[in-house]
Amino acid sequence: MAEFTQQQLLDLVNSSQVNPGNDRVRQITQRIVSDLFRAIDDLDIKPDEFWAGVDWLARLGAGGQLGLITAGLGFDRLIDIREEEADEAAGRAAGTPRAIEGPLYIAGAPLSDGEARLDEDPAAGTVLVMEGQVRDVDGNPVAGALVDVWHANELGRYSHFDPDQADYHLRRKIKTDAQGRYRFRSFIPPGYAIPPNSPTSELFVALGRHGNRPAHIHFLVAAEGQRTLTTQVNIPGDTFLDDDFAFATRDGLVVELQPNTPAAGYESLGVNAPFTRVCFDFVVQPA
Ligand code: MBD
Ligand code: FE
Repeated sequence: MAEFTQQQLLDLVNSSQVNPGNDRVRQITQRIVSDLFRAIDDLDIKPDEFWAGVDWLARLGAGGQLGLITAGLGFDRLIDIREEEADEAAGRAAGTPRAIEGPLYIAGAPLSDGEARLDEDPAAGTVLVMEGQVRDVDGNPVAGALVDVWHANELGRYSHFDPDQADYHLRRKIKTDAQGRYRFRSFIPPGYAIPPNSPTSELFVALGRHGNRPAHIHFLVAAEGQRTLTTQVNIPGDTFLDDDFAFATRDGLVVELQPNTPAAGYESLGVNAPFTRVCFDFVVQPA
């Protein structure tokens, strides 16, 4: 049997191959493995530290928290920044700023035409109606666009990740009308905090970081011939607006609250008293 130096071992790991495999996967894996070998060497990572890390990753995966840690370590935002840099380099017109999807989206929410109520009767908080238009980059309304919206409940938890909520609670798909308009009724959600006593919070405690997100509402806006827009809006005034653990908040996405809007015209959403209104238009880019 051969004895290997560190470098020989790494070269072997990276070059070992009996089938063509996938070149891109090989390239990325080689780079990550090489970087990790180097980190272990440079930082003199001890066996117990290495295996503690492996155990943590296994628990992270088993707990379904990989998407949470990628957001908390900035990877989700990095990917958005890179997309926007690519748009700019290609001279593509910008639409509404993108914001990360996060790990809590569920496909298949109930679909309705033009408007929807997301929450249950009675309302859980300050009654909110959010409304606006979907437009393309030339300013034309986009009829038949699908506005997929989701947000946390009054305890900051999301349906499908919380046994106390019905499936698709606070999740709807709304098809825009002939003028590209959508509207929905819900309540102003609170912020989100990573689950305590979880692998993610374990790392955050060790890093001395908090795991809070400011209050926000998520959107995927999809239309034929348009690039799907993934974004979020933020509620103004939140303590964590400029200190989001997922680095996802952006200037152009903090909405204006219009309290005490008269209820007239909103009866179809069951609104019968003054409420808080938010107007927000989405601009989608060509595909
Ligand atoms: C969330 O609600 C969220 O939006 C993100 C990005 C990460 C964790 C929880
Ligand atoms: Fe969220």
